[in-house]
Amino acid sequence: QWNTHWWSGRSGIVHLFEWKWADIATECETFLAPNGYAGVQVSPPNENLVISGRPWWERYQPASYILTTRSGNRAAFTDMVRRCNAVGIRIYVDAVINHMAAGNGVGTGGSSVSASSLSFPAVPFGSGDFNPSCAINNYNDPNQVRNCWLVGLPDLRLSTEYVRGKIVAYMNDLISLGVAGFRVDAVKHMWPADIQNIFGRLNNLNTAHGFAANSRPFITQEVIDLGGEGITKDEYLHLGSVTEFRYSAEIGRVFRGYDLLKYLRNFGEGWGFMASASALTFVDNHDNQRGHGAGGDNVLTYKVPKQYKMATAFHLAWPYGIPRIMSSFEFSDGDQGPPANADGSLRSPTINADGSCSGGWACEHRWRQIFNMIKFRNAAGTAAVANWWENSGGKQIAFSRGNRAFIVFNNENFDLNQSLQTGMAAGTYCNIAAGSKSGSSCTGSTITVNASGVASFSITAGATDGFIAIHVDAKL
Ligand code: LAG
Ligand code: CA
Repeated sequence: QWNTHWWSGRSGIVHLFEWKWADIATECETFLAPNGYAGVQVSPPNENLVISGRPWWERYQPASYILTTRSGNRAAFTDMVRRCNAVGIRIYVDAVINHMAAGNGVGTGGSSVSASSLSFPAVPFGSGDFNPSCAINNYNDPNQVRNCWLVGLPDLRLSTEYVRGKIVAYMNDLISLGVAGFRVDAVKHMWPADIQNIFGRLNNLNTAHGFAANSRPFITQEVIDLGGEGITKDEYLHLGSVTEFRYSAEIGRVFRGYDLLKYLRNFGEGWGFMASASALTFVDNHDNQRGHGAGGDNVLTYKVPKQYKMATAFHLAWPYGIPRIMSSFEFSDGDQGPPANADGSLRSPTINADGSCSGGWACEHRWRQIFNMIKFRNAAGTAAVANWWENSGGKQIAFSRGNRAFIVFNNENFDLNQSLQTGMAAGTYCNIAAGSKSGSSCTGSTITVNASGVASFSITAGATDGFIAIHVDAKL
């Protein structure tokens, strides 16, 4: 349950937060596959409680396992998965299985919801399917964290066969439609034995969607562990991959300038993070980019573009973890929902002539510096880090991935002007931070590597992009 089922030569999972299924299908075909991405994490596809003001977090309040949300219905979901798989983009579902909705009303599919009487007739779940109501306020008490009600959400009694069976049926329904796996929500709030039972009963992936026989669903478990709590990520590592929240917290701290880049030389296990093959890594996620969840004040987001691009460039250049790229809608308030019309329906992103988005969508995955770094990672493949260089101040670094790719960063408040051994073959390369290869030229600047593998690099302190990157697939 660690295999992502990526196509070879692809990498990176984009979280298309709150996108509509029809738009994701088009994005797979027209942008993600052509640019080397490997997968998409989608918002929860199951019916949620409609909450007034339509905050984004209503999707974390399940009404039923019917596939009807503001992102689209079952037919649209099915079409998206088929079309994305056809071009080698895997779909991972955000599975909210710890709890049901906290309010009363109606779901996005029209089902009735009553948290006050613990009645979810479209599943159906009734009062016997929930743990007794209590609050979580002591994160040193595993019983409370796992059996009480997270932010007041009715906590499912996952120890019972009935509840487990409903969740297994929901997840297997999605597997039958061709999804490649799951991002499982609120895993710290569920007992390892309960989710082990559920994961163990998931079907193999659907071979009609191109998965090899006997493929197990990819699982990434959302466990927020920044240390100092009664529950650790280690309790879940035998069940699948786990979100490495320390990666997000630390990379933000480094690129905000509070630490030296030279310490990134052993970023990963050397910093006490989990083993690379288990780690789902991210600069920010949908919670910590807006002060929900955890990660701290140093988390970088689209709102701090230069540092965000640099941190993401390092994230994608460095061979640690399974990288996930956040793709956001713009927000000024932490509860604000995605761009929507007056009738509540979601708006599609507007794609501008230069490939960027507007209409309230940030589309970080379409920023040149970011999608070109996906290509860098794909070009680097499994090549090891080599040719490490750092300045004496410690905020300028460079390294290669074997002889396939090379990158330089300047996070000092003074210019970088440096000749460096790149490890690369002689020739002229596009600086993929500044532009892309187009035919036999670059839309931005170039870097010339001489016969000894040396090239000279200049990155001013005030440069819009604080890095320069070259790789074999962008050689002229
Ligand atoms: C998660 N991971 O463990 C999600 O990543 C996170 O986005 C979810 O919280 C959480 N677990 C539950 O699935 C989000 C918001 C919360 C929101 C919750 C339920 O961060 O703010 O709570 O979804 O919609 C909201 C209100 C609370 C209220 C609660 C119940 O903000 O004040 O107590 O609803 O009414
Ligand atoms: Ca629980």
